[in-house]
Amino acid sequence: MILKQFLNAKRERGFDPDLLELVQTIADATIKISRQLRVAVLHGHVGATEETNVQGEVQKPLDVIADNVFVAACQTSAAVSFAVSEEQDNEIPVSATGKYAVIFDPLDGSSNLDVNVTVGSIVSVIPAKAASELLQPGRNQVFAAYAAYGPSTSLVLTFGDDVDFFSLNADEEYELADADVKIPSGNAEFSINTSRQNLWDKPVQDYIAASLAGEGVYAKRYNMRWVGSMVADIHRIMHRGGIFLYPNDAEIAKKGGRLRLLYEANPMGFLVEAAGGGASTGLVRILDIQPKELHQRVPVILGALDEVEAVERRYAEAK
Ligand code: AHM
Ligand code: MG
Repeated sequence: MILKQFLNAKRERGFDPDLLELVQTIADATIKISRQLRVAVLHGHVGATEETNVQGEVQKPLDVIADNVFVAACQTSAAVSFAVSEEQDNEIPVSATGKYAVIFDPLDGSSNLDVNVTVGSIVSVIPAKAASELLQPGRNQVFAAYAAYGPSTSLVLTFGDDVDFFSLNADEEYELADADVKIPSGNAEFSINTSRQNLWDKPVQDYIAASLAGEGVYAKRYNMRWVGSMVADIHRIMHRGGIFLYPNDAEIAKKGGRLRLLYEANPMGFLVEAAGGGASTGLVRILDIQPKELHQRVPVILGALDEVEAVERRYAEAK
């Protein structure tokens, strides 16, 4: 089944046709980006630009290209009120009659671009007609998705009900590869940047130490995987289980965290919860956070529910 047929079936089940059309537009944007990525080295689009974004990060040419693709895609849809990008200072007004805001990290993990390692795009859709409605808790999302540009291109999406995996076929159409995906439990594997170990909150240090000592949720020594592209790390967890952490630490605490609430934590949290997993800061459910600003950062702990709850228990005990 290709994406178009999948969306038609949703239409018959009463989903908003405007939202379904928007999802097709978003999917088409990710196909355009995957084409750009394929030829990036040959077109000299690797390395850095001379620009920094609102986060103070040096932009890569492909950050800018992917951002342009998403903004242009949003501008073709009358259903879109605002395009909100990790790469832009402020929201971009699209249509005065639009009812959905599209919030995105156009190219996640872009530090991996120069070495041909998987990167991704992350998208969140919320109902919002006015700029004053952009700061909503993640539980209000009506759609979230990521595209993983790896050996193949995957699109993983949810309308909040189930999570479905699509894979780009030889005709460059997204074809359903796996329906109603659930995160498996029992995979003793964590994903965290261990170079920051001395800085992590004590509950996270204790949780990882226990996992390594065979005293974690499962009584075996845990394995570690860290791609450094959140999309790739979450995509592995969706298939295989385990846990991803970008926790609070002594250095990033003043910024609130490393990852962004609106562009990364909320859409990924929405997908992970829909797949039966957990999404927490350690202290609170990510999807319940009331955002205060567009570029707000938060600690992120995502994955198999039993593992996320084990981290939350350590935070609760440390109080
Ligand atoms: P980006 O949106 O600027 O690419 O940053 C997000 C990335 C995540 O994909 C990844 O989990 C994290 O930042 C990696 O951070 P670190 O540099 O600590 O490895
Ligand atoms: Mg990112």
